[in-house]
Amino acid sequence: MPVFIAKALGDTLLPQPYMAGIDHEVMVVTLAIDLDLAESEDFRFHVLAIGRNHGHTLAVLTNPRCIVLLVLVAGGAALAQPNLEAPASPRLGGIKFIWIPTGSFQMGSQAGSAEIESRYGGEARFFGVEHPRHGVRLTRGFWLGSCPVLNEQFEIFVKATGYRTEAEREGWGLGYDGKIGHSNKVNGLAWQHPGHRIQARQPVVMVSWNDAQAYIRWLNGGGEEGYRLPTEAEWECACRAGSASAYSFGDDASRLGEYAWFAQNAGYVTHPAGQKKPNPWGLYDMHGNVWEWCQDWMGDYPSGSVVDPKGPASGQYRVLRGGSWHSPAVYCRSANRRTYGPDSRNISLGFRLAR
Ligand SMILES: [Ca+2]
Repeated sequence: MPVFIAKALGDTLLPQPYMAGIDHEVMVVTLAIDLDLAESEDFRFHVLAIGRNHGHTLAVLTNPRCIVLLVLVAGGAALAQPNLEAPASPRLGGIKFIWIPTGSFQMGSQAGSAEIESRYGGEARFFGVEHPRHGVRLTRGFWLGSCPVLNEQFEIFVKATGYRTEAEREGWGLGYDGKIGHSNKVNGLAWQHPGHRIQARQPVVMVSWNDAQAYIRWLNGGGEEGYRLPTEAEWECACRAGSASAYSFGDDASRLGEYAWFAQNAGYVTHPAGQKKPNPWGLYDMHGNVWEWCQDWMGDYPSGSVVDPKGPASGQYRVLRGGSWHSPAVYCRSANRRTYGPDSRNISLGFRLAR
């Protein structure tokens, strides 16, 4: 069996993360050039082992025709490490984190607004904020929760601190009405009773951006630091998991039900997290189930490439991502953006931790 040594030229050459024990399609062009495999039709490789050395990522790939030692010289943007070193504060209540490595991606929608409308529904005028698509480089890897924060995890915070959410302090939240969506103000709604019977492993809802920050301040007071909401760019990078398509699994919305609870399959309620398929980086419920608060204020996208974007310095609305149980497929796309004021809370808004 021949052995080849391939040198990938950059982190954008690899379509998805390499993880040991998993089969991967290796980008044909790269290997065809480097390995002279142009005649071969078999580019499916099994990853035997993977590791890092002096900032390079090394992978040993095999397929029936050859063994390849692949060297990623750009720092390994396409490498997703399994959650072996996840932080373990008891305050987290078992939240698992996935390591999202440094790297570059194209942020925003590849499809134009009219194309989104014709293919996925909704109204084109709402999709302008997904453009222009622009290059983003994230220079620091980060941990991201494998699931949104669950009721049983948020409850640890509430029990420890006596914290009362904004919905509780003001006595109301936005509830769901089948005819008018969730714009009706309902007295007495709060995370413990958002209008449906809650389960421990459903994502917490009816929490505002401000409530999420209070929870994060408490987590950071527990002897560990650095918990936070993801930036919008971090969220989209993690959601895409190397993909450029409308969803992390491709452009075909008919497959969304395999990965997400959304308007067509959720029965108008949140579902316990982690039941659907994860994205290629091991993140669950990015598409659908609950909208997820990001750290950023809402702002227009830049026209050129940016590094570690954090959104505008000030604003009126915070960004939410990913769509929810209440959302048609068009709003569950990786590039879709939604906004609410930081004190807003309703039956489909939740969040996910970063660190
Ligand atoms: Ca989600």
